Amino acid sequence: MEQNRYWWKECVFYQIYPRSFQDSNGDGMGDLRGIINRIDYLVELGVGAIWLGPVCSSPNDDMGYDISDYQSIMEQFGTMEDWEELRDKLHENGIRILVDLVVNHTSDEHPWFLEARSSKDNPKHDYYIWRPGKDGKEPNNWASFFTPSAWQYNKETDEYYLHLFSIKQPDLNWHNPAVRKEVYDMMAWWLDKGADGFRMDVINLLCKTPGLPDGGGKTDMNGYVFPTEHICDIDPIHEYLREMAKAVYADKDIFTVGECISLTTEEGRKYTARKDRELDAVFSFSHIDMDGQPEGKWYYRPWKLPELKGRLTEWQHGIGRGWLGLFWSNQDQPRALSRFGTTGVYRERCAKMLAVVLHNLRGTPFIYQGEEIGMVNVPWTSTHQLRDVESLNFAANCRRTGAGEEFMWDALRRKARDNARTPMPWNDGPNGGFTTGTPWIMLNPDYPQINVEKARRDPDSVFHFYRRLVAMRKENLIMCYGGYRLLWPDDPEVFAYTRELEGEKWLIAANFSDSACGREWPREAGKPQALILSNVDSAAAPTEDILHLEPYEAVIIRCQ
Ligand code: TEU
Repeated sequence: MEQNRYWWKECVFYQIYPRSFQDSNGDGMGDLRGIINRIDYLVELGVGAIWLGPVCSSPNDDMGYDISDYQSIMEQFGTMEDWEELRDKLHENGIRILVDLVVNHTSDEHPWFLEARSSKDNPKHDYYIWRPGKDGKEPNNWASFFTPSAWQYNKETDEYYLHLFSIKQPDLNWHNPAVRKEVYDMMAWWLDKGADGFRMDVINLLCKTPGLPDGGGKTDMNGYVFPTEHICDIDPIHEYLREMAKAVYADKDIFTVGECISLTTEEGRKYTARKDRELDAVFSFSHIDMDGQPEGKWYYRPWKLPELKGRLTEWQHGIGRGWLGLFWSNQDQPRALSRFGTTGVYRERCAKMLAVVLHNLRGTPFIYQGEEIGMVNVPWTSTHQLRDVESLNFAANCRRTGAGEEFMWDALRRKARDNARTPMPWNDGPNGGFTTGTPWIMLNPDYPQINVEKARRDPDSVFHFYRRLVAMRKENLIMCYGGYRLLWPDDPEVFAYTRELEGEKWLIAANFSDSACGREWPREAGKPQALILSNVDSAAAPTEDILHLEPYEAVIIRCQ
């Protein structure tokens, strides 16, 4: 049996995007009181913890990922007392709470930056990353995630500051010990408040290549180069994370999971598998990056199932003694069904299939709000419907560079982060029961058909299937600690793998196609003993000759 048993390996997390979960005061935006009013939903789903998206004070240029005060609550979300009440009520119900830690950058309205930009002599100036222009241009050729250049000119000091994200998100200078101490003190403050850990935003970007040299990759539509090789996993990142752990949580039973861009398995093991604690888990984006070109996510790259299986399997083995946060979607990604499955007649069955595949991998599953009722992407028709700075800047870039409306709309409908940010549809009433006001972003027009109330009423819904899966994890440690082995790596339709723990063996098999299929029973799985779960009611007991799978059917079979 695994020696290292932890609560965060044995429970399922639920990610809440607070501005779109539940509004309680009719201002059209979700808030903390709204979440408090929906704790019964989380209890019914059976999750053991939530990742709460950023709720600290922010001007909302990047929907809260631009923080202007790390120790106060954004007014639209409520008060610190609301946060404390949410914490208490979650804890009373056996649910833990992760804080979203965003410390690669602050808002440009953070007091630190207001001081820093005022003068080169200001003590806070070195909290950020400044460089003089070069021949009247930016200091180097770096593109940002959201804007053409990663540099913004600052008139007061006649120099540029670095922002890997929006202009209003200046990068912190992590080489400054004063910055690191400010962050560690703030983290300790949140733990003292009862937070059970942190989801760490772009945590592997904290350090950049000394000298900030030009990127060597492909030039993008704006003439800049995304500097992956100069911002991902650059030392002394591991030294700083060991310092952070030692200063804040080394001896605490809390959980830290790092969002790591363009991560390799080697780096993933360094972050999560070494003696000196850094992070407890990482989110790898290998399966997410699969459908984008080197030029970036907006350039769609078709994929086949063997590649998806290969990428997930690379991490199942590659993380070694480390740990993974498992996910199909989050606030930055399109809806899982639209990306990895189907939204047609088999939508609900496919949602259950994707859940079986993810929840039986080795790692901690994260359910992104709405995934558990089978939500899908939005058929956007106007850029006025969009709210995300990344989407809006992309649309502006397309129109400025003449990239073409067809390309732009195909890309937005596939990949806009707004797809994941439409309000939770609680019922088929006005605004889906999300708000009595005007929602900050439109609901998905399909909310009369896809909503929580309908799902709760239907015993065969995606929601109740998720509840069964989440409950299974509490009863079956093989789902948490079992060894993983991929079967049939080249099979174009079926994703099959085994999990094994102390003599118990499960076969998980999923048909990613809209046609029924049969496969010779895999000897590697041993002999079928019993069907534990299927997303198809008519599923027959497994026999040792043919494994039959209906379209989008997923099964869990106990074997011996
Ligand atoms: O995302 C980092 C990140 O790389 C994302 O921007 C993602 O790659 C891209 O949006 C894909 O479309 C984190 C947060 O999850 C995101 O919401 C923030 O916008 C970003 O950092 C800046 O804090």
